[in-house]
Amino acid sequence: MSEIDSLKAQLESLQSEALESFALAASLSELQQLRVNYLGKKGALTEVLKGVGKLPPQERPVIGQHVNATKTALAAALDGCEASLAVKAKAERIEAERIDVTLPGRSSTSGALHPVQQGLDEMTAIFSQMGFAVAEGPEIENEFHNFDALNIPPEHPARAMHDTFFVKEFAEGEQSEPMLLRTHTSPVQIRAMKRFLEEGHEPPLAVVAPGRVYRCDYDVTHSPMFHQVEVFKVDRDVSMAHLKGVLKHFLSTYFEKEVSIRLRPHYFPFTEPSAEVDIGCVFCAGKGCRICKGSGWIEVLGSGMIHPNVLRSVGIDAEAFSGFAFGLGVERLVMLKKGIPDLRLFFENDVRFLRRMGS
Ligand code: 2NL
Repeated sequence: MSEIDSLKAQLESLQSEALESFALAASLSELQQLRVNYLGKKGALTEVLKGVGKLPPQERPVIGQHVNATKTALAAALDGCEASLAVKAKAERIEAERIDVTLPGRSSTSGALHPVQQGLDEMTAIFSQMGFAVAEGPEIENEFHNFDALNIPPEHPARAMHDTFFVKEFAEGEQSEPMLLRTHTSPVQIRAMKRFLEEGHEPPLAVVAPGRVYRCDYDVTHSPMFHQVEVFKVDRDVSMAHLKGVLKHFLSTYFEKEVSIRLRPHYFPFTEPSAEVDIGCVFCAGKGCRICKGSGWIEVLGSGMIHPNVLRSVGIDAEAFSGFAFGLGVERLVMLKKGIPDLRLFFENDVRFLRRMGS
């Protein structure tokens, strides 16, 4: 066989071997490696080209054409295989990432504040908007802040063991005094007044104190732990007219409708005069129903003008200043607004109730 025929035969077998390996390549990287092996600088085709140098010069162009034709054929085959592998890879990826858009979505659940906390927040916000400063204080108190400063005498029934939760005495060195779970938020008010004066201020002072309180009381309408919001304002010439104005605005805002209010004389040790406050029944509009027991009025809170003894106990000049104060039970007001029939629902933590109440 002549040198030229042998080279032609070499090229032919190289081409058929190459095309077969291209067709068998399973990935783009494999194909890339084959491209280097056949067409690269040190590739098989370059090897054949080296043999061309040994031919007589007049025969070189002929075999050169064959080499070029093989090169073109291999390059075209590589491009074609590359393209079809790319299409295949894409189809596989699409298949792997296929999602069923008709499946029902995964619903997300979100929690909600407890209805009592919602009520506390709403009430506090209303007073805050009226300019009252928000104050908090300790739930474990001494007798001075919870009773004495509020003009509650030592023999008052509230101070008995069976009405108040007394806790282990607080002892510091030789000193020791009885401690208790606060029975109302009034001690927060006492502390707020004291701090205000200690800081060298003079009234006016207006405060709202929301929080937990505790009483030894447990039946259908009483829980040993409940919540109060207490409000006071001290200034020169504060009168019951101011009290009535604040109450009417607060109650109308909270119940989201214009409510009528009524003050009935009452007695509290810490206010004089004192009054219980009723609103026109929000259920029957005063006609008389089961909720208002036919009277057309519902009692919502207790109020009055701060007793001069209370002002004096914190060092406020009771001749120069006066103040109103009131306190309300949060659970009771939330029950009235939301139509909740039983106090115990707040504390059973039945998720069906909590879900229904969650805003
Ligand atoms: C009720 C009655 C009331 C007050 C709370 C108060 C606070 C200070 C001075 C005077 Cl620092 N009074 N608070 C006054 C009247 C009534 O609460 O039945 N609450 C549920």
